[in-house]
This record gives sequence, C-alpha cells and structure tokens, in this order.
Amino acid sequence: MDIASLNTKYGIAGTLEFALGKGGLPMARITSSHADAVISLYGAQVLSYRPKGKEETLWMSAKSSFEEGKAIRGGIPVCFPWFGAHATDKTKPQHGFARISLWDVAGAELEQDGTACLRLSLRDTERTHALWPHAFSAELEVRVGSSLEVALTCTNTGSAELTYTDALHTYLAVSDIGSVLLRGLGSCTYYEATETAPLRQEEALLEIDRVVNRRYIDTEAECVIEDRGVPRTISVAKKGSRITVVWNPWKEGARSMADMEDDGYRTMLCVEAVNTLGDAVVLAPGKSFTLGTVITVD
Ligand code: TA6
Repeated sequence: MDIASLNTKYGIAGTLEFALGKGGLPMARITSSHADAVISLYGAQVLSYRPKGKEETLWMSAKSSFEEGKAIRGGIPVCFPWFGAHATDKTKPQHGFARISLWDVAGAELEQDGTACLRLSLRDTERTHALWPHAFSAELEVRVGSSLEVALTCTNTGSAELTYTDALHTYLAVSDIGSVLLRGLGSCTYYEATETAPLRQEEALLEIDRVVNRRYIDTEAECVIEDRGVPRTISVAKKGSRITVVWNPWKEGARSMADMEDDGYRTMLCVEAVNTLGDAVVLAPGKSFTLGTVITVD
C-alpha cells in the first residue's frame, strides 16, 4: 500500500502519520500526548521513542543502513524466526528474516488515555518458505504511551507443529557506557556469547567495562539501566521470555561493524527479551505465543 493510502486508511489526524523516511523506507510517525515515536514498516522496527520533555530512549547508529536487504542498526529490531545465526545454515540471514522484511499495517488506534497503538503484520510467502518452511502469521503491536510497549505475537497457521526462537533486540541510548549500571540480573546464571560453561553474576549492579554478550537464563526480571550521566533510569520489563541478553560490542566489536561508528559502543546498551537456547517456542497448529517488552523512563 502506498503512503497516501496508508494515511487514508490508518492515519490519525495529529497523532499518526505515514511518510517515507531515510532510504525511502515507509515509517509511521507518532505524536501522542505521552511521547513521540517513529516506527519503520521495514522490519517492524521501533526507531525512536521520546517521552514528552525527555531525551531519546532508543539508540540508533549514525552509520546504520536504511536499505532493503540490510538490517537497521538501532531501535528495536525484531529477531524472528530465529535468534542469532541460523542453527544449520549460516548463509541464512542472522537473526531471521523479520527485520529485513516489509511488514503490512494491520491497524492503528488512539486510546482514551492518549496512548497511540500501531499494529503491523507479516505472513508467510514463497520467499519466507525458502528460508523457513512454515505457515505463520506474526503481529507486532506497538503502544506509545507513558511507557513504550512492544509485543510480538506469532501464530501457527499451518497444520504441523513449528518451533522458532525470537527476540526484541532493544538498543537503549545511554549518556556514556562508563556512567551506567545495570540492575536486575544479580545472582542470575548466564552464558557468555558462544561459551558453553554456565557462569553466575555475583554483583547486583553490572558495570559494562568490556565486551559483554551474555545470555542470562531462567529470568523474568525487570532490568533497570541507572544512567548517572543524564541522570535517568530506563527500565526494561518483559513477558513471554525467560532469557535476557545483554550486549555491548565494545571498542573492537564496534570497529568490526561497518554500520556502527568506532565510538558508537559508548552510547548504547542492548537489553533484550529473548527466547532461545532451551527456550525455543513450540507452537501446535492454530496456537499463538506473545513475547513482549515494556520500556519506561524515569
Ligand atoms: O544479541 C546479541 C547479538 O546476538 C550479538 O551476538 C551481536 O552479534 C548482536 O546480536 C548484533 O547482531 P547483528 O546481526 O545485528 O550484527
């Protein structure tokens, strides 16, 4: 659907407007009484969330691609139907195809309390069958209110059981990584990147002073970024996930990525709601499952 038709069908005067953004990709721009937000239809990716009177909450790489076929580096990428590299075929796109697909608009509403809601959808096609041989529908609901609520619901529309992994790979903006402490994962067990030995985080507050790529297991805890530089706290709550991934690529990692500035790692921290490892989602025909995250700034 073109931009004019999207605005006619789903636009909300003064609150929600569709426009072509960077790279000519279609975006929804939301201005609610609580916050402003930008959501890319390419990838169903929230790119910006700025509560009224506050600074930007989500990090976006100044060197990100905005181009079909490439992932956008920042905001909240949707990883589906697999998280990370494909289990058996490394030629398939890292983190699945959802973040490099153009999603449809399924609905938009302005709720009574001023929260604006946008729903995007993705269904299986010949292209997705070539990458993942399953019938599915996915819906991403974004609620822009005093918090940012993002929920990914996947439904098995086929006649056989299917299994997937997924993530809401949230990039949070921080003043400087040296001014940040992450609360919520004390006493949790985690796996570092591709290591197989479990480790335990002893400290209640995590300081990020080197590359961090941890998969914390068996945790539904809310995480809180304490940013002494702004100062502010960003809390990241979640549902439908017992794995939290914390990622900062640090200096060497940032340098190795074409779409991140060399010092980009200093102003970001990913705190991700994930289903992976032993927590893959198994869906019988007709069944649905929702993964959600709620981001609140104080
Ligand atoms: O969630 C952390 C992670 O899986 C890291 O291993 C790192 O590779 C990151 O995601 C970014 O992946 P991307 O494909 O966007 O470069």
